[in-house]
Amino acid sequence: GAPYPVFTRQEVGQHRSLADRVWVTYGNEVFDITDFVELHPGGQSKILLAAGGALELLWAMYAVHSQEHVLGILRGYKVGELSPEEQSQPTPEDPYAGDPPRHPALKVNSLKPFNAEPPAELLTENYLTPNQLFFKRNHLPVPAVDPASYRLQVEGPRGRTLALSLHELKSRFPKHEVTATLQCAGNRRSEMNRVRPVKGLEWGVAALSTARWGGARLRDVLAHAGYPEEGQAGEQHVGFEGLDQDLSGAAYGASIPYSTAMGCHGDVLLAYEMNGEELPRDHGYPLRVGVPGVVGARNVKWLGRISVSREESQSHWQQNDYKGFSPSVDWDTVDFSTAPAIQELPVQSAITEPAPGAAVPPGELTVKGYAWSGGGRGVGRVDVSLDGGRTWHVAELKGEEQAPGRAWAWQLWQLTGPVAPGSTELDVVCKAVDASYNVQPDTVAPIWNLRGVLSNAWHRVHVTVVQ
Ligand code: HEM
Ligand code: MTE
Ligand code: MO
Repeated sequence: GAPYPVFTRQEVGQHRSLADRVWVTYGNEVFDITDFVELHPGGQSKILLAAGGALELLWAMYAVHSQEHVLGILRGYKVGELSPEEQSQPTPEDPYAGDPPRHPALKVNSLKPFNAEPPAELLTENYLTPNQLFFKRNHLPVPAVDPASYRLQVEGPRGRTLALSLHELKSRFPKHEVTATLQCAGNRRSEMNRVRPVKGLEWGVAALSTARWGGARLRDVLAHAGYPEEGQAGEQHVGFEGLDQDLSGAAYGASIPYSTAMGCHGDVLLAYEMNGEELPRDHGYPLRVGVPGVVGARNVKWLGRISVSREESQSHWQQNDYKGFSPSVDWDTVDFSTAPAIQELPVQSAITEPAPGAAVPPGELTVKGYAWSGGGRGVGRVDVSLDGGRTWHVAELKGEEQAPGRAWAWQLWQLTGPVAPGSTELDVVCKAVDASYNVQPDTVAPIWNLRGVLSNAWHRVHVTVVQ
């Protein structure tokens, strides 16, 4: 074809708004992406950060772009090439170069940002998940925080902001410990994705883990800042900001209801310990929020700032993500503004052994797994079927005894049942009942949602019987 027109970087730089059209460079090529700005799955504000400049530096932060289908979209907007003397490519510094080392047994879902879960059969070997195996869900690079200069900013009720050092947090407030399970909203998303494609990381059954968390009670710190036990009209939500920031300078953020934060048991923590160790970098060093019974996304890591407001957090993750929808809602009709943000999670259980597709001997089969419910409801019972749900057995539960309404941690369960003589295949199924007698739905399709969150249908594992 005809050669493309040739531009200088300066000429590209003149196209940095929708009015002047939006141009970007990638390698030696120039693209006019004006028409794509509105269609960008990552939002308009993000893509406009690249306007008039090179994509490499920004894409180094969001590895989701190093896929053929993304480059294919870009190619469709090519309008020119860079003049030869300008073709030196910017070499992006890897924003993830400072991330900590990780355990090799983790199954990595995304390397940059780092998202990984332990193998299912390792998950239920321990009641408290070892820190190294605890699932990790990061949206951005892990910030490097200097503990000596670290200050937690707490906006007070009359405009005064407290700055608390780690030493103050540890010495001024009594240390409180809570055993709690943390679950990502996307746990078991891969099962939803098999029903119909959803957008998000392909988590298996292990995007949840359990730890004994230690730290100051959030309510003690809020009281110290001058907040009342009962919120007034202006005190309806407590917002958290992480020290991890994206390229536009926006921090990871979330909020929880004021009543949850002040909750009568004081189990919401500003945690600096995890299983008796200093909080690891991947889990929010030096301080994270621990909101037991509430979706992982509100448990803000690398906590930098706490504020109290009439409104929920305005962050992307509170407003435009981590919400559930009807199966009928698609990306053309979705309206994030009207759906409630996920807080307490529904009842959940899954099989961790045997593995899907395993060959099992005849006679008896031992099945293992976990069960948990949000809101401190705890698990009342786990039913296991070896014949696809026609007949059921009650599993034996094992876990820390926790007070009613404060059952924040999972139960591990086990069942040994008879394999029907002559059977060559088994459909192993589990379902849990929580303390409020809420049950898991039997199939995925009626709870399918475009973001693939809240995937808690009966878990089914198909195995073959080898005579
Ligand atoms: C997601 C295209 C520029 C941030 C995506 C996806 C596509 C895309 C196709 C969805 C990928 C998938 O889920 O498989 C493009 C193109 C760009 C561009 C063609 C330039 C012409 C940028 C820039 C930024 C950015 C400059 C940030 C500074 C993001 C983010 C997501 C995303 C954060 C993920 C959204 C999510 O988590 O669902 N982009 N992008 N993009 N993009 Fe871009
Ligand atoms: N906090 C910050 N600052 N940044 C994050 O990316 N991810 C959230 C939450 N807190 C996140 C965060 C999500 S979605 C989950 S599921 C949990 O942290 C995961 O916690 P973990 O990595 O300790 O398992
Ligand atoms: Mo999450």
